[in-house]
Amino acid sequence: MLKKNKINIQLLKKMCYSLIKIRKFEEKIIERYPDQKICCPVHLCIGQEAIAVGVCENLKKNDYLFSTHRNHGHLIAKGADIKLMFAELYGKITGCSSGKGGSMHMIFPENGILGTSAIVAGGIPMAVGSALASKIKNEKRVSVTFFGDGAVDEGTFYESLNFAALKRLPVVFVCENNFYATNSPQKARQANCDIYKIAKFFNIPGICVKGNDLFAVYRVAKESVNRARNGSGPSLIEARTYRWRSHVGPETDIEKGLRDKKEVEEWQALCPYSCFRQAILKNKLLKETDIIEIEQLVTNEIEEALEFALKSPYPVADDLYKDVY
Ligand SMILES: Cc1ncc(C[n+]2csc(CCOP(=O)(O)OP(=O)(O)O)c2C)c(N)n1
Ligand SMILES: [Mg+2]
Repeated sequence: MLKKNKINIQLLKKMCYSLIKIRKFEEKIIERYPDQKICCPVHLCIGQEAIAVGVCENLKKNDYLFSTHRNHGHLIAKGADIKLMFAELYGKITGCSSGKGGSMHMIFPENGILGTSAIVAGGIPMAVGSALASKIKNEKRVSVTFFGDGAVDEGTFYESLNFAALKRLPVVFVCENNFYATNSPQKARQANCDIYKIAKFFNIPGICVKGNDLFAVYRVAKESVNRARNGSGPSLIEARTYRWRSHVGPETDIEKGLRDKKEVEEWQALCPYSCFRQAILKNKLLKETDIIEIEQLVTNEIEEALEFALKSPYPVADDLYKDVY
């Protein structure tokens, strides 16, 4: 499957870099959260990183991206500046939302990220709206919306699929199915757990992919993004994955007694980074020293970004009503 001549080594290094960056960014949050200086809630995506990277590597800088409360991976994969993300987590004036949004409300317009929302399914109709604008203006920009299995419980998901299919809009709907919405299992909520099959009703492609397999996600996303860009309309990708940490906060659900240890361990054995690393080493696509170099680069960037955030000032009282509508 992984033939060296068919793989672009630069792309491979970039994917490796993004995968490591998301993991280390969130591991740093886990390390620092007990200091109680990050005061906003954090929804960590560790275990799910390959979906963000596999999809975003197919996007251009000005393509639109809409995300959720679990947004760190999507933003990093789309090129957001982690200095501004850390500063935002710490509530500093230098943060991407001037310290007023916190983890769930980040914005990077220059990267096509018009704002993330904690309203479950809230990003889906916004992606459709941006795709409609793009089509009317003939801009050839693709809109991607990431959302969880919980968003499929919302009516706006179906309305948005319908409208996007009807108008053949350039949208890629990416459902990160981690089988839980907070602590509620998918099976206890949905009559049909094959989310990708919903696409059939709207006459658009629905694809199910192993969300922890970066290469598989990349291939599937490439087809959907190309399709959207060339005017053939939307598609729905269901990427199956698993969240390692609690719904919110740096802890795990095992220590809280909320999840079966065996289930967690089975998914941890499918770690998206370990699987990717093993595959590229086994197929001699990158050398171990290349990977160590990337890891070191990311470690340095994380330290620099954290230092920037810690040294930045808090907003002053006069800033309170700025940027508020
Ligand atoms: C409209 C709405 N309903 C309920 C909530 C509370 N809530 C926050 S996250 C969440 C679960 C989301 O699950 P899912 O979409 O599967 O995403 P995951 O957390 O698994 O990534 C809920 C119910 C909310 N934020 N918005
Ligand atoms: Mg979920």
